[in-house]
Amino acid sequence: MLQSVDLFCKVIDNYGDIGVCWRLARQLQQEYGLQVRLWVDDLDSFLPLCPELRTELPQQQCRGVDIFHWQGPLPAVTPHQLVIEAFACDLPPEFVAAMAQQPDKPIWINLEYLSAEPWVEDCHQMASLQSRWALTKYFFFPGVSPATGGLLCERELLSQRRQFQSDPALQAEFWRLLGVPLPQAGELRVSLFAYENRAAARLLHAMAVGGHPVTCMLPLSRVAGDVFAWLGVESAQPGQKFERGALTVQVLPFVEQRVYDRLLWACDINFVRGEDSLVRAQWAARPFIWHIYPQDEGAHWPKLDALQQRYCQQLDGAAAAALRGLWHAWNQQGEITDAWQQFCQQQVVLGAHADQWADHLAGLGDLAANLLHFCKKIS
Ligand code: TRH
Repeated sequence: MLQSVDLFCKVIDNYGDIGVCWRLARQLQQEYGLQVRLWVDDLDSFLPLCPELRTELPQQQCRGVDIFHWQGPLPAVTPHQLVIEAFACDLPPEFVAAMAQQPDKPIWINLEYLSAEPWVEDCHQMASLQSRWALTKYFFFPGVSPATGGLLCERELLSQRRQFQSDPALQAEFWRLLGVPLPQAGELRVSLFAYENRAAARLLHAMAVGGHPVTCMLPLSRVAGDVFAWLGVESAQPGQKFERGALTVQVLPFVEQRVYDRLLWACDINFVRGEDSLVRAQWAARPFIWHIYPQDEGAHWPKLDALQQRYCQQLDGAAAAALRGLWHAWNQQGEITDAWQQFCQQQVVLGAHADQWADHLAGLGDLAANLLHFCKKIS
């Protein structure tokens, strides 16, 4: 029986992949009782997600997970039974050599990036013989269709989300703890998490001159510079609030993942980015706009369109067009003012759809369960 896991994560560009790995590590430990060793190359980037982390320590335990600073030659450890290399981060050769020397060879998984592209279904669970080591590495793909590994989702997440969204007292308590006023009747509340984005100024302008009040929750992230420039301020601190026409911008700190999840549940519309916040926005069952991580030569576009197409399969034409228009405009293709208005007009339809989509995803099983099931099958 599987009892222990090594999970290797390289941080790319801010939080990058640690957002996903930190959730997976905690879930494997808390829900399956596995001993988890999480190797991370950049503890400073990890710190906002795990504020109790002591970045000067080479190894420590946080929330039941053994965290190792992955730098230089690794300490001599015996590899655990399951070794996950997150996002093809390349295991250190000395560690692979140690894996090859084990009498019971560890299972070696490359956990890949989330993509809704069709080729993923062919490559999911594919085996690749590493002849130099006489070991086999398996590719495991998260995804939104049955032939993939599904998405990370903790056991209680959906029941907690439903309870939160159906209980005004829980929502009021949440806003109170964040130090933010309760939504007024008729107000649209959005959360905004994104990379630097040239479309931000026009989006904020459209919100400011629109027909109904909008409050934009802005946790400090890379898009904040664009928002501050539009507001005409050099910088702002969490807790500060700015009013421009119908728009209020409420600056928030970078909150812990658990709190961020609730922010997504509590807002009417969420702007998210990258991978992990994108996944959490889907579980929030609210309309969302994805700022995809931009890649050279537009390599990110097929990935964006693949998810948009799958997401819109069961959606009526006008709502699908509104979603596509705003996703494209937010990723610098098209005019955002009109796209924002169209999206808002479809909010009710998009909201109902977001709920059905979350149910569809839940039907795929969650990534951790699917991964462990696969390990059992091949061992
Ligand atoms: O950090 P990201 O941009 O991650 C991306 C993706 O992984 C992408 O595929 C990769 O190529 C690129 O990095 C280099 O966005 P993501 O994945 O949403 O991670 C952000 C994490 O921060 C996520 O776990 C949610 C969390 N978060 C908080 O915990 N608190 C907050 O206040 C906010 C705004 C986010």
